[in-house]
Amino acid sequence: MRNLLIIGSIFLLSILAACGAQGTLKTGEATLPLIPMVTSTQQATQPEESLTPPGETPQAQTQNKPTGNPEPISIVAQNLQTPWEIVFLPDGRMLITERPGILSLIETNGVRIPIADVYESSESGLLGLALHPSFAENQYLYLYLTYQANGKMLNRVERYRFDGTTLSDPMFIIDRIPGAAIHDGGRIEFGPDGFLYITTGDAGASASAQDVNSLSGKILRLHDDGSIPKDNPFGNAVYSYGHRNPQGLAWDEQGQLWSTEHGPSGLGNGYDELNLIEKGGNYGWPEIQGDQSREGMITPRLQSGGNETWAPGDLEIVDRIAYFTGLRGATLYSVPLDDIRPEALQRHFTNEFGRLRALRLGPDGLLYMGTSNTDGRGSVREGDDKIFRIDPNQLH
Ligand SMILES: [Ca+2]
Repeated sequence: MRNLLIIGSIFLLSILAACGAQGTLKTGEATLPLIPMVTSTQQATQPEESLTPPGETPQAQTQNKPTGNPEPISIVAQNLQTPWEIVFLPDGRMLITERPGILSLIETNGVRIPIADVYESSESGLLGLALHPSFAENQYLYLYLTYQANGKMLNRVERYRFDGTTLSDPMFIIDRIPGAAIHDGGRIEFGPDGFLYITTGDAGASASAQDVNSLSGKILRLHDDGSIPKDNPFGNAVYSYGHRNPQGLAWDEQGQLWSTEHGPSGLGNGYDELNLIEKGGNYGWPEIQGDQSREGMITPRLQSGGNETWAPGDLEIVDRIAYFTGLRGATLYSVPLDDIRPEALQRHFTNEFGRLRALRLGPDGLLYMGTSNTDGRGSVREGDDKIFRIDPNQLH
């Protein structure tokens, strides 16, 4: 924890009481005290004296000066419930999903919007969140969530308009993605090509990952309105297959798509994967794992081996370095794309903050990373779950 400095100028947000001050909280909605995100401009205008966190260090108070040489890591939000995805609005504000079914703006008096129909169980719930590349003009916001129908768990991607406080004009983009308590995938991202990419897990039915007519165990690709791109490889939403439970998507500067994927850690250990994704590619699950190869299947560019478990969450690429979080691994990993080999994998913050999941490059060039200790599998620490801000340049 020696690197951890709590930002001095933040102060506890008054609890968003069930009175529904924002007009968005429904009766019975859980209330959470948040620490709002602080930007350098906010630091100049917000009061410093009230409700500063106990135990604040003298160093923390020096953080009131304009940023430019930020600390290696600091807390920007806390008391969250399994934050699953982080995005930034065009005005710089942070918006997150919390897995029980809340869309939350991280700011003073931040709006918290309950999402209908979300079914949270083990790994399922409100998962992915993405903004349309033209969000500033069309206000389109996309969510990936698990729901129940006739006793079955399913996943779907929904699109809304989001005006900063309320959601409207709901539309299903893709529905009836197989779901289960485990292996629901759930990452959604727009690529540099303007298509919407969606990761789906095998929902516990591993053989379905090899069936290109099933939506499970896949990376899907759609137009922004849910229609199927003409050049998709199998005439449906499937873009790549043979995946077990991919949960990270990121593109490098050349426009190549990378994905992190959970290996069969429950069957033993490890074999978690970092894959370079090709259109129509078969990534092998459940036929091959680890470094195994087979004709017509693609072996990971990096895998954890059988003696280590990453349980990788989210993925970001900054300056040709891939960063990904680890849940069971409780580590932020980094590896240079130009030198991908086990010896070049770096491990940061191992076991310092517990399970790590959400990861997003902010408009300020810093990484924002969420813990996942309240997800039922973690050891909950004071203030969990939290979002940290990290300067990637100070990690190496
Ligand atoms: Ca694989």
